[in-house]
Amino acid sequence: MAKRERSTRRERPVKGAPTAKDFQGDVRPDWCAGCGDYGVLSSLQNAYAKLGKGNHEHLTVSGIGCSSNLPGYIQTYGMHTLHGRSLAVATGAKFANHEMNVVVTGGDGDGYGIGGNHFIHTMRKNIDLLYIVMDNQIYGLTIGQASPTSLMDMKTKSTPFGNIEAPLNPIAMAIVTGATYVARGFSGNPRQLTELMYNGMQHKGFALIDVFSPCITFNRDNTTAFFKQRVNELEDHDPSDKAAALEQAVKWGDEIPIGLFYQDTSRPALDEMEPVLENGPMAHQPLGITQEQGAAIVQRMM
Ligand SMILES: Cc1ncc(C[n+]2csc(CCOP(=O)(O)OP(=O)(O)O)c2C)c(N)n1
Ligand code: SF4
Repeated sequence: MAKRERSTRRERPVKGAPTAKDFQGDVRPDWCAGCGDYGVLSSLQNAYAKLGKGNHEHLTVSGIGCSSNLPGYIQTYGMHTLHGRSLAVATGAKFANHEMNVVVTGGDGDGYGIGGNHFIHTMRKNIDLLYIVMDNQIYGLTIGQASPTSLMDMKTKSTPFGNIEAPLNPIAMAIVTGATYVARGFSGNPRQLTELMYNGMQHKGFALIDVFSPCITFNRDNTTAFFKQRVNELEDHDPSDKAAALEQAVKWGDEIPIGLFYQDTSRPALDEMEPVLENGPMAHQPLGITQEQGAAIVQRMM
């Protein structure tokens, strides 16, 4: 792994639309050279810039893993939380300030394994978040154990004779569990990935983008070349048709679809249904206590 270095900080221009450079963090990623996560990071910086908001209007939240280090490499508010708990923290942040664009990033182990329960219930509730999963089908940070998306028979550090467990299908799972924007991207196709992220941020409700983001060091099966040969952008597909979306979601083999599988724009997100938020973000509402009482509460928690 490359040594972490501090880069020269670029200040945001006072006027004019933000550019991807404005979202570059002060810390250079220490991912292995060739890791798919680089393509995801640059796509996210492009998507943030395209949205046209300032750095302070975005929050990037993650769990633990190589991929979950991403908020440290991007110039927005950021939180590096606990393994598998990013969606729970992001839900709290969204309800404290639902005008903030909240994006959650992490890996397949973090989100579909230890965080699987949060994944299900955040989708069921249609919380207004964009969740980007860098799916490398392995635990990268802990040096190469099988994950919930590792394919059967795959040899890993924890399955030296081949994986005997069947992988879960995050796309099919999201469609049936209540996510209202369900997409799959590929780190080797940043043009499409940026577009999916940009549209996912604008979608009101829970948006999942499962991204093939190969781990060059520990997954020798599902490599960039493997996906380049197989991925196919969805065409002539109606994302409002749930049955058609499921039909595409279960495809895996010589051709693997990427793109927007499913979108439901009719279902309100949970914050739109919460009466407490009718007067604006909670973060901007008066607490109804004195400054001294507030300071005492904070003090008790320290
Ligand atoms: C409660 C807890 N259990 C286990 C770990 C060890 N751990 C850290 S990251 C990780 C898996 C990371 O895999 P993934 O989320 O797929 O991310 P990647 O590193 O591949 O990007 C595990 C098991 C931990 N940090 N905390
Ligand atoms: S170990 Fe794998 S996931 Fe982690 S930085 Fe290296 S290539 Fe990326």
